[in-house]
Amino acid sequence: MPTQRTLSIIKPDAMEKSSGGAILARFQEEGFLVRGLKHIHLTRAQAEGFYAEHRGRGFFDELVTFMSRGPVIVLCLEREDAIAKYREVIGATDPAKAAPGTIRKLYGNNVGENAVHGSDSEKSAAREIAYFFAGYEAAPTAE
Ligand code: FUP
Repeated sequence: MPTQRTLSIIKPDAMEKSSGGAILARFQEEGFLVRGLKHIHLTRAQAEGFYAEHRGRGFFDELVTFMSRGPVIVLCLEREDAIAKYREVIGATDPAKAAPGTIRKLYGNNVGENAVHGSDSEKSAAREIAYFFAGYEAAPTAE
């Protein structure tokens, strides 16, 4: 499996519980290298742009209100098979259905407030990383 990058967000619910550091440590324990990191408070418009593909869904308004209610940590993470491995570590979208020990099971409140985001494909990862990081901010790994 090739080295891949994925875009991670530690969401406002996890940040409000001061769980950001523990979640970041878990990603590093799982072999992810941090290639970009930002602590930001998204505006509503920035959250809407990030979740543009969900515009029109019933939960869209609630989702962007939640994502802009407090600070988040945005990460560009790298490891072998990063996209699939990351989704394994975070668990199912709904924390109630997530496997024991996964981040959403441990830290999520409910399907809307589920602690973390992760890219679902290489195409999404490329768009999402570029949404938050300029090229020099998540630069290629130095050999
Ligand atoms: P995921 O890829 O697991 O983050 O899930 P989706 O892309 O399907 O959904 C993105 C976000 O929309 C979820 F993290 C939370 C929100 N959502 C809801 O609030 N209700 C739903 O029924 C589905 C998703």
